[in-house]
Amino acid sequence: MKTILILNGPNLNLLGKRQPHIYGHETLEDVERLCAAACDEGFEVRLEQSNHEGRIIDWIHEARETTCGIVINPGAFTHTSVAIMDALNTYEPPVIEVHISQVHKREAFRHHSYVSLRADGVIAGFGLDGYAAGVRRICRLASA
Ligand code: CA2
Repeated sequence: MKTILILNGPNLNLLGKRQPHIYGHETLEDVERLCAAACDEGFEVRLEQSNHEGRIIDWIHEARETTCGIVINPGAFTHTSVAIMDALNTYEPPVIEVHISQVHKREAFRHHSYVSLRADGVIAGFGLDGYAAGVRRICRLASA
């Protein structure tokens, strides 16, 4: 089995529990289910979430040996974290950046992403469908 890592940053543990007008009613468990359903045969997903930047960086390092791609919603670290970008730059397989909301329609500080300087694809404003699209893209790239 090839493993795709689905990484989620700060506050995304509250998905479906707060601010449904922005982030919807579905939870991270729903994200995991949608991603698993989007996998081609021979692929599996592993979903992680942390509110701590260093934990996310450790998962990226570990993923170098064990995964064929990363779908990452870095949360607010998107806009601040050179360290997560640096970690992703040490990771060779495809990286897809996902945002549930359409960040470019929101505050100006959400328009810049350090992670986009590394990501092979960026999806914003597709709700949870963006995660599934990211998984499908990685299956395609990892099979090519
Ligand atoms: O749209 C996205 O997915 C974001 O990455 C979400 C981040 C935000 O800082 C980015 O600019 C865009 C915030 C995640 C907060 O997640 C929550 C989910 C439910 C309830 C409260 C927060």
